[in-house]
Amino acid sequence: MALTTNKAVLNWIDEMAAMTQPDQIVWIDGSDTQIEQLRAQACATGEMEKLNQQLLPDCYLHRTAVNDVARVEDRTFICCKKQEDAGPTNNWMDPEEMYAKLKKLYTGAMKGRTMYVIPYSMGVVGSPFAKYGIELTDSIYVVLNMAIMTRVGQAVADVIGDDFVKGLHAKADIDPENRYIVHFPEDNTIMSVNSGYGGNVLLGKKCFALRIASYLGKHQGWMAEHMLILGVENPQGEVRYLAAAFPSACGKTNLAMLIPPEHYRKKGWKVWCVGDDIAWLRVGPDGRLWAMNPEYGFFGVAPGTNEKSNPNALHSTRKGTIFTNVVHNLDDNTVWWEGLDKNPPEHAVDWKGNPWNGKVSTEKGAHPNSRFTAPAKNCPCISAEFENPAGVPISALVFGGRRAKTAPLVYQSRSWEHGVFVGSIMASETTAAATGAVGVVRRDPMAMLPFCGYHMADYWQHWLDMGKTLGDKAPKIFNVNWFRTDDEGHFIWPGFGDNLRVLEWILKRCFQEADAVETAIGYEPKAEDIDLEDSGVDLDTLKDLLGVDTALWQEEVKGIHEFYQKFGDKLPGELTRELDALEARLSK
Ligand code: OXD
Ligand code: MN
Repeated sequence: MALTTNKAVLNWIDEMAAMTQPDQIVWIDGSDTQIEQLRAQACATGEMEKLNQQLLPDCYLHRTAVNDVARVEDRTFICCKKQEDAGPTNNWMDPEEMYAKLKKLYTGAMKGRTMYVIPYSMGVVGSPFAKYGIELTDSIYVVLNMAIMTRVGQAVADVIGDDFVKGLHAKADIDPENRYIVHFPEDNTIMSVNSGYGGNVLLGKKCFALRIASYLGKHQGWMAEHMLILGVENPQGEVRYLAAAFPSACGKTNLAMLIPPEHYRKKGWKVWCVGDDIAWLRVGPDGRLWAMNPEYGFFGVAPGTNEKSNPNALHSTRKGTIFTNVVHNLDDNTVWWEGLDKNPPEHAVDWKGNPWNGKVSTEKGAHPNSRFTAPAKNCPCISAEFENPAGVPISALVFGGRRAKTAPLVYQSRSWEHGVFVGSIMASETTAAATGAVGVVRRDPMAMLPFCGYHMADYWQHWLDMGKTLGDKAPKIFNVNWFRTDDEGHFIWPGFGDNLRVLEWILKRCFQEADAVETAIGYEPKAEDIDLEDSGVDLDTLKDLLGVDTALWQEEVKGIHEFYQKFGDKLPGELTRELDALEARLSK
């Protein structure tokens, strides 16, 4: 039975059902009874496997098709009326043409299947900052993941209005040649077909909370960012918040759940996770920037997560979690992945569903992009403000990337405009983990390259406009790089919990409690102002980490000129001026 009488919702569902032709339609009310029934059904068909309920209560395992293991950026489209509104960094197709193409793929795609109707909320249901969506899907796996990642069910159906985001997902044949992840920002619509992998099908996450929401934010005066949100509590008990953006493979989840080094713990420092991936940012009644995490769970990469690297993430996965494409340990019916511990199971099934012996196999057992979908409330360091509808006030915005030599450990931008420039030139060097050449600089402005739902240069303009609104209440903007290497290629900075040493300086800067020295690229800490006690890093090494190599930066400037050319006339003048000013400072 429908959970709402909202005509806009019901008419749209009728239309989608007429096209996809499911055998039946089931509304997701979010009740434990219904979730339990769906889990049982998924286990009966082999779509999921129930794990050891003593060790991993309410945890399940799922394997995707082997050709369907990651987000597909080359098949992700922004379909707005004018191509110039999508910009040079997005795939675009005329909406009429795309709707027609998709119609063919969706017609009859749910024959013999059930269409689940998931009313979901991004943000606390009923809060003025929440936004609602409906996802229609023929996958129980999607329903169960959405019920972890977002708030779902009757409470959402009760408040949903006509401006809901429409999401249609059909697994169809999981045909990679006909896989499409399509956004129609002008219609509040997302359509995903021929995939069953998380990032392509959990439509509340990247599709809504970043691509559609960034477009809404531009038009409504707020921001949707690919940022973690972290609270840092000092020994005085004061919690200060920052939001931080990193491209993938830069330790974002680890930073979001950081454990302070012992020296800091003893003094009373604590760190609280508000969000690990996405931040919605608005100007609050006090004129400051406030952030909330629109999600309800973590969709984290499993490999490398362990008791040392990220105990909080690991503990988050010990109940109510869905594991995707990890190793199934048959001895105790649990899960394993590379980097969990040094004890891979001998009697196991790999992510492809084949028998696997971790003691002898030369192949990886878990897919490198295998995932856990875990309720955020499981996280031992989840912030008390996680459910606060107003969110948290942000003192610092932090950008970062993986740079072997160029970027110093930390620097502060000279102004908001300069900070937007710093975000726009964000980059990471490719590692051996990715295919292709090692050390190639990949620009990923604000870590939004695959997630910005409109023209990237208009997005930068929006950042500049937000700065004008915020005025002197704007957060300070910083850049960090945990990945400087020595001449042998070893990381110099210990990273992980020790990153708090840098965050301490960042937050002190926001409250006029720390000094800085001016360099050509921005403000840096005085080396003595970073607490190195028990870090294993000495002052000279820290000075090296803070070094700015003029010749490298002059090369960098050339790369930025080249990158900026892509954006043509739309590139905000402020950014060109910042680039010119940097060039001038470097040649002094
Ligand atoms: C993610 C991503 O999965 O950024 O969070 O790719
Ligand atoms: Mn992400």
